[in-house]
Amino acid sequence: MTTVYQAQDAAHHVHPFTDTAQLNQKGSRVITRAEGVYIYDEAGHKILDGMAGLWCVGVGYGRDEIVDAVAAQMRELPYYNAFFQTTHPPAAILAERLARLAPQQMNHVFFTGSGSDANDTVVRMVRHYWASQGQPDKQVIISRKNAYHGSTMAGASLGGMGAMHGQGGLPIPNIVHINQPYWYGEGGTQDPNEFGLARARELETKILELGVEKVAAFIGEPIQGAGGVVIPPASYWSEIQRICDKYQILLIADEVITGFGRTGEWFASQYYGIKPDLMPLAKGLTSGYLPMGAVLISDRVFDVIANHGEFYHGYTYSAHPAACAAALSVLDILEREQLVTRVKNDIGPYMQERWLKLAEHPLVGQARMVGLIGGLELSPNKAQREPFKVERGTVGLIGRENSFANGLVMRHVGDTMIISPPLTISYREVDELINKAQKTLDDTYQKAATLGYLD
Ligand code: PXG
Repeated sequence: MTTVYQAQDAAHHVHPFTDTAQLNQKGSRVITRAEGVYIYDEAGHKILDGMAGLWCVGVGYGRDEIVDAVAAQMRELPYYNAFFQTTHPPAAILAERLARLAPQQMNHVFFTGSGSDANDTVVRMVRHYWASQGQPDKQVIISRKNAYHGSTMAGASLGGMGAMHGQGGLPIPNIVHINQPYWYGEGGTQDPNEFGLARARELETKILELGVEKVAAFIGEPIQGAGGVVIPPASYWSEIQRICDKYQILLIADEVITGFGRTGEWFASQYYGIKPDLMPLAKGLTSGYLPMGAVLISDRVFDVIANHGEFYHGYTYSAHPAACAAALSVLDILEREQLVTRVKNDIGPYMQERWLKLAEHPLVGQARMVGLIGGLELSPNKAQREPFKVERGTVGLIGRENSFANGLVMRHVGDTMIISPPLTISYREVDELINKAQKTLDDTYQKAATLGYLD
């Protein structure tokens, strides 16, 4: 039966990343409220949100103190901008606080409205940085296939999603893509660390092919999220850092998903021991309570752009006071409840141990997890890491539907199941998540077998 909300939605709401005709045949799932790690739909189903919304609700749902902080800020000053030589208290306080939390070499921040905006800012800032130093030809940003950096023209161009490029004539000029460090899917018989080195060295090959005088920067997600939680081999990031240093090109770590404790460090750059020049952030910054993004800026970049006149760039909602208030409240919670070290030393290791055991399931070719971000590769033949013979994503989609039916939000990217729960998840809730994931794998195995997908 179609509910009123479903009918209104089908009649007028165009959803992001959605086949509209297909959705409207069955109707949207209507989520009406949330508490802790659970969301509730309008029929009253309670569902464990294993994705923290869209990778963002780090501190969990139902945090009245964030709501109160935002309400207080909106009563005091609901809006003012940071253009024309003005600021306001929450912007100044948040900038100082982020600089304190950020890796040592980063002491400045530019505020945006989202992760996509942050990456647009990055493209403009990187090119402005080199042009300001008399090198306007240093324009090319090297990214990776299967990267996700957002949905604006620049974000989608930096991203390495072929389907997105196909719509709208992307990428924009001077953005190129090398291969990703996806050992499970593309590593063949190579040792993971050798494969990681080989994939990192594609950066050097590309720089030499283009000419270093043309190359401005390299961008990567420390762990690819939307691409299927691709955790690179341990050898990968240190080699990328070495190459960026050698050729003096800027290193951009897109920490929109991995920032604010997801890996058990404040930033995944610290987990991998790299020193980025620019760091786009969003999601966990406000735990999704309000939209906000940011770009952390290293001293190297700041010293140039701060001393070369006006940078003609900014958004109406850069440093929105209410979003700043939400971020400050989220940072209070992360610090007071020590959620980052909890992911590193307590709930993270517990969940990893249980998650990695799912690899024993006959349908699972690999289980991987860092901090509280993980993936499960589904395969009809785990020993060979073989893909299914049906179209990629067919079995993954069955998995996602089964997972919802079992009361767990676990997503699929192709035939990889992915998970990224709130950092506040309890031991009991981890057990529930794992049990539901196990049942989902059983159900999916059954269905795939019935349909002949395991032959
Ligand atoms: N960078 C990264 C690494 C992201 O994951 C963005 C930038 C863009 O952020 P905004 O706030 O503009 O969405 C993202 C966003 C998915 C999915 O299906 C992932 C994202 C967004 C929507 C869907 O996993 N990540």
